[in-house]
Amino acid sequence: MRDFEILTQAMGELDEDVVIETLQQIMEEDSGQASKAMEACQKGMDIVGGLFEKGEYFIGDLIYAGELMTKAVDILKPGLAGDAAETVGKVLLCTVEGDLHDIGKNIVHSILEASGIEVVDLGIDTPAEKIVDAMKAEDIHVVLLSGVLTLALDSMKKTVDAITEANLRDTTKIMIGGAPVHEDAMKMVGADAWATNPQLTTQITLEWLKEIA
Ligand code: B12
Repeated sequence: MRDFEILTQAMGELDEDVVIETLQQIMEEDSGQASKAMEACQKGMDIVGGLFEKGEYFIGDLIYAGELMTKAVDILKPGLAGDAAETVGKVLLCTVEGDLHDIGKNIVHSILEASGIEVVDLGIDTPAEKIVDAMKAEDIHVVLLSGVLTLALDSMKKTVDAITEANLRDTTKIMIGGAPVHEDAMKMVGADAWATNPQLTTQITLEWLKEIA
């Protein structure tokens, strides 16, 4: 079996020893494979989610999966990060109201920062009003909303509506990301872009910051 398939399977089985060993081996051999390894880990998380839905895994397993994914990201980080020398602009990032998942958001945060982007991170379960207030206080024109629960899409829409009501929509670019996000969700929410991997997120964000500058 190839390393990435082993990783996905071990992540799904929550086999920490195999996950860590395989990741360390991949990074020693070629750190350029880090983003592929992360995708493999993410697929493993989908297996965990599926088993949780079937009732074969319980909440404790989700918690353990979250911890394991965090350890995985720590190992992969040197291979995921960019090598920016100067700051190119500022964005707001958060997990939207009602959603407490932050592993994906934190990955996006690290990679944006490593690409020279200043990140104002409001954390998890962030109400729309708090986002609007921070945009005004920090003079922010790029907003990145994360969420993995289906209900997060409603909170994202509520957030975009609040930004529109505050008369900030015309001068703000909004991207949404996380497991339930896709083209139709982006249209429903009223965002400008969507992504489920940090590299594309960074690429779009850098383009937007250049336009604004
Ligand atoms: C770990 C986990 C947890 C942990 C989270 C720990 C933490 N600190 O985040 C804990 C145990 C807390 C948890 C709790 C719950 N969870 Co949970 N959880 C998961 C699990 C297994 C993995 C999530 C994860 O970290 N994935 C890995 C990361 C790296 O992927 P990601 O978030 O998608 O992020 C990537 C991209 O999407 C993108 N990205 C992320 N953010 C952004 C933002 C922007 C702007 C962009 C552009 C890109 C981007 O980049 C990231 C890196 O590539 C998922 C299953 C799954 N398939 O995802 C279920 C899952 C999300 N959970 C689920 C559920 C039901 C729950 C609970 C309701 C369980 C319960 N009964 O209490 C609670 C909800 C709590 C709440 N209100 O939020 C369901 C959601 C179902 C749904 N459709 O709504 C899932 C899908 C499992 C399932 N199949 O049933 N969970």
